[in-house]
Amino acid sequence: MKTKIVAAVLASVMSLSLLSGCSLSIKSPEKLMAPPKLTGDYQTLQDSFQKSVNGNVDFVTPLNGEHKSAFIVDDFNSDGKEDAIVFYTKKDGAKMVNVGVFQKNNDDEWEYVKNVQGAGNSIDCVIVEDMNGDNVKEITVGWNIFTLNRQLTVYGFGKDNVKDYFRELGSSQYNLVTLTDVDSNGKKELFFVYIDTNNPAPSAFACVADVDSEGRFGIIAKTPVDGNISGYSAIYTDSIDGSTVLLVDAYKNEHDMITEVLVWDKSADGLCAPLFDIGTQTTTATWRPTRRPVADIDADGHFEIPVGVRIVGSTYVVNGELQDESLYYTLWSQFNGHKLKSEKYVIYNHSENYSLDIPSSWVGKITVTRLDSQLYFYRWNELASEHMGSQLFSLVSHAVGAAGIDGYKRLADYEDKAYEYCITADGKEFGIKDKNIKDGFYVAVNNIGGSIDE
Ligand SMILES: [Ca+2]
Ligand SMILES: [Ca+2]
Ligand SMILES: [Ca+2]
Repeated sequence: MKTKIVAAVLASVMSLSLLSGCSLSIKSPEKLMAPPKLTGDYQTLQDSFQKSVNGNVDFVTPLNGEHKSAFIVDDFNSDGKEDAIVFYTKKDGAKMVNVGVFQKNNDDEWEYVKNVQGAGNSIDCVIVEDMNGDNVKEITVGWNIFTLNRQLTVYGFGKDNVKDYFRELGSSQYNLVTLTDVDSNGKKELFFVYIDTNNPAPSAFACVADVDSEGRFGIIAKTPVDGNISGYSAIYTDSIDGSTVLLVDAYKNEHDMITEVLVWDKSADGLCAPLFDIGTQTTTATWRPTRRPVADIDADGHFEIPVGVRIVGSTYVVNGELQDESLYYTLWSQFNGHKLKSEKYVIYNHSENYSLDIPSSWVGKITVTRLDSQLYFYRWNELASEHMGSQLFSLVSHAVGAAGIDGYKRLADYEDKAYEYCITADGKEFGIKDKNIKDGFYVAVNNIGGSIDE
């Protein structure tokens, strides 16, 4: 019986490679990695699989997510016998990923029971979860296909009949996916976003999908989000007052980013994007002119969103030439379930590798002039006939070892740079204290793209 199945699988692998050989020449497949040598039972599985295909396969490891192995061993259908799936491509055939399905037989040996053709030539991620609570796990595979979006396919794992093992329940396009209890009903759903490439106007959607009690996969909620983006970077899951909040970072053009905020609306029993502006079809509330991701900046267990706030009156001068761009504060803000709550203004100066916290009471009353990479702060009064007032303080850096500047105080040395600051008499009168600069100054800020001038 076992040999028969292996022969059948091999035959299907062969025919498959003959059939699909011409459709995959668009671009070379992503690097296929052999898994590390497995131990014990897993090694037996790998060996028996290698043997059954004469070693003629490359294993395919999911690139992201929790399951970064070409083999997943689990009792998917809770029948007391271990099951396994293995992702692979034929060495000398089509590069479409196949899924080999195994089950432990009564002699405790791995038996190769089925082969399923995948939908892509590499795997983004694999999610294993019993989504409908019937004690049988569903396996979601995110396939990398040759488009902007990816395809997720949800597979069921029949209880008894091996024919039902790893059978397709449904699929959808997606760009990023995660598994979480979006509607707080105690069961986890798939949450995903995608860019709608069929629509001529820029559009994108956030969706919630699950598997119902009949084993049918379907999208249960869907809401539009900003489609004027170039891609997504990450999904973050947070919880506010017991409700799930999903934050999705998206890239806009070359430098900019936004964060989509998605929550479950209990009264409407649907997904909603409270910061998405339906009128403009954009999410400008979280826009920033830099590729800075969402982060938990104060380690309180909740994520903050970095929002760009233009510094009124700011100027940027490079080599004596005034640049046609403004400088921005990063206003770290937290979504409180209804709206964004401001937490902290920060100026990042990545070219000099530091950041400075700005007390919110200064915002609107000061402005910044950046001369090359050094920062000079001035009083600012929007209502006065001459908006810009006297200098309040400055923050400069120079090579360690160089003589300090007269009247400047040393702030820190880091690697090859020495940082100094100076508060003017007007600055002191304004209320700026040494403590403001010393406590608000951070050197070696994580260098994730972006700087004050972007
Ligand atoms: Ca299930
Ligand atoms: Ca749920
Ligand atoms: Ca936080």
